[in-house]
Amino acid sequence: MNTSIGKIELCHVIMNAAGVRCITAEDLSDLDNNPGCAAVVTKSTTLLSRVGNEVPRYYDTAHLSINSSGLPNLGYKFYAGYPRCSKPYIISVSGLTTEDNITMIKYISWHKNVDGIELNLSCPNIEGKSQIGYNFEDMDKVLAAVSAVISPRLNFGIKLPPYFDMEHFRMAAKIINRYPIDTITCINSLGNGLVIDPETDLPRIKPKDGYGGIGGSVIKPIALANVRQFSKLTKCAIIGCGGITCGRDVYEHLLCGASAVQIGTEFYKDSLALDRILLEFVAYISEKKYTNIKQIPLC
Ligand code: RRO
Repeated sequence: MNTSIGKIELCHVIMNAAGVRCITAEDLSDLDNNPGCAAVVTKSTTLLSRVGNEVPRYYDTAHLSINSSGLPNLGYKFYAGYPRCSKPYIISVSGLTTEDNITMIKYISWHKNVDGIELNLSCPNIEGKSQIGYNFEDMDKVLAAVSAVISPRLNFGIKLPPYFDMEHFRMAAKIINRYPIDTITCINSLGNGLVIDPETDLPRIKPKDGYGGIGGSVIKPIALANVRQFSKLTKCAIIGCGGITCGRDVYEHLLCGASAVQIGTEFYKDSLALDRILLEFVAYISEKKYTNIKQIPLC
């Protein structure tokens, strides 16, 4: 069930979403040894290491998660220097400024152990910073600056926030189509949701007065709509992300035009989820008599 996403060949369609079980060397080594994970994606990295926001900063129910992790990571030099993985290695980059993104991507471009960058244009959880993907002028400027420095050897990926308006899909795609972007990961969590505990009368998480990014199965329809739109409006390979809990959800993302998927909340809840979902996906498409994911139609 091999696939390709831009310049990267994968042995199957599933990988971790940036942020989940991918901060430390031990996390990365576990992902490298996990057959359910076709590529290793790091936590979004910044110029300097960060401890992240105050806790509790994560909460989940059967249907949703909320997080305000606040970019806890070990700094870009740690991820750039991580030894060669046995599978494709993608560094998620989330600079606090465009200059930070340029510094990190120039440095990473020299490292042959890295196969791709996933430029995060959609972190919802930094106090005082808005999501770049929601400001089209800023998004255009960042993409122009990064396109000028990224090595053409690297897969150039971006991770978008969810859009909800047809004109916004068109505006984002028009900008993306000006740059040599290989892959789009859609979507990041739905920014600035609020989950309340009616027992304590307080928000479930502490940072930012309880506001955080929403993930989990409730976001699947939004994710599928974004995957479908960007697969229509751009030539980029699409990595679907959002609401995947079982093999059939993977199939739905592929029906909408994804070439691979990332799994966040379900993998956070269960370290064995990727393997299980891969087995379910393979069984599901075998039942449908597909031998190759290219045979899966578009919805
Ligand atoms: O670290 C986070 O709080 C975080 C990031 Br960078 C992101 O891109 N998406 C998210 O839900 N949380």
